[in-house]
Amino acid sequence: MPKRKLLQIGNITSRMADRLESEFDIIEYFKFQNKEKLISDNAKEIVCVLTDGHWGVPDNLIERLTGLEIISSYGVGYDAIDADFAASKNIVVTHTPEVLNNEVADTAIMLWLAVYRQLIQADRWARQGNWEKEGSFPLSRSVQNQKVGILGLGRIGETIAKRAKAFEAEIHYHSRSQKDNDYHYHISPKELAKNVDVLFVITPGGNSTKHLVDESVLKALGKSGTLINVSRGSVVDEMALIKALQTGTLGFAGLDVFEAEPIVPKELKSMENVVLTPHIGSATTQTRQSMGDLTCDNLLSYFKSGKVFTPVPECSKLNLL
Ligand code: NAP
Ligand code: 8YV
Repeated sequence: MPKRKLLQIGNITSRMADRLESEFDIIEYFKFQNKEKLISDNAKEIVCVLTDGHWGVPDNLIERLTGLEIISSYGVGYDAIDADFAASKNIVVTHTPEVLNNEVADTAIMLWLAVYRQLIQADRWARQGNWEKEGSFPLSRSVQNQKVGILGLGRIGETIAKRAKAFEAEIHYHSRSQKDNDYHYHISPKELAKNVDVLFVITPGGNSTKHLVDESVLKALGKSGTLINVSRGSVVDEMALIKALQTGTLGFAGLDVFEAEPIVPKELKSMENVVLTPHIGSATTQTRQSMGDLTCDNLLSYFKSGKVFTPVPECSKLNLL
């Protein structure tokens, strides 16, 4: 029997390729100049798409791939996939929740420490010989006993909160719903920002959270406030953020995600009060291995038994085993 056709969008690890090659005929989307022809020639035969949180599934592919049964995404955030539309066509969408909670929370805490303790400047001071020439590095700020805000107290947000508590933080949050815990709940992102020293943004991306952190939220966070964004670039109004940092309305930022990735605005690149990382929230060998395993498990299991391990909520109504 010929192997099933899998459309691969984005990169996969060699471990993932090794697991999938025996079961699937892998078609690498980005290697094809003429994508139109590729899709029209294989519309009925491509039964699965493997993608990631960055690339998702380009606009009309879900509609055009008439044989498509499952989209397995390597990442938890699936704002680049129209999951409602996929579900309406009986196409299952899976993602990789939980296995990356610790890594992304570590990245958020790393950015917080780097901003407060001026890690980048201190490293430069040591490397460039300022220590010998000018003496000690200037004093920085302590992360202990801070009021810490979490915008989006979900799987990763909770994990950030647990880590922040190790720094004697008082935890505040805003989510769509209030949780049964002893953290301080606020009714809006602005109210949350007003009441904290550092604000961690960790909601999903997409239309419902676009610019949830706007000019008014940044102003409420204030001139000694710090914004850490590890969610999606779209959640923060980047123009407003740049302006707030330039004018001193907002004090500091640590950013792993940007509105037009991989483009990082030049204004941010030149700011000393900002630490930047290139969307590395989950990017360790170990965590990417767990994410890759789950991405493959979902696909392989679907074709073996009809069961998937981690469907997105939009697909919960589908007739899955
Ligand atoms: P999750 O468990 O679904 O948590 C999302 C949280 O955001 C929930 O608390 C939810 O509220 C809240 N939320 C959703 N829409 C909101 C809105 N409009 N206003 C306020 N709060 C809202 O998701 P997760 O697993 O923690 O992942 C969160 C996101 O992190 C992903 O979707 C992805 O975009 C991002 N991420 C980034 C990286 C990276 O490399 N930087 C890596 C992994 C994930 P309720 O609790 O009330 O539902
Ligand atoms: C990945 C992410 O970098 O899981 C997510 O939502 O943003 C990251 O873990 C992304 O899936 C691209 O591979």
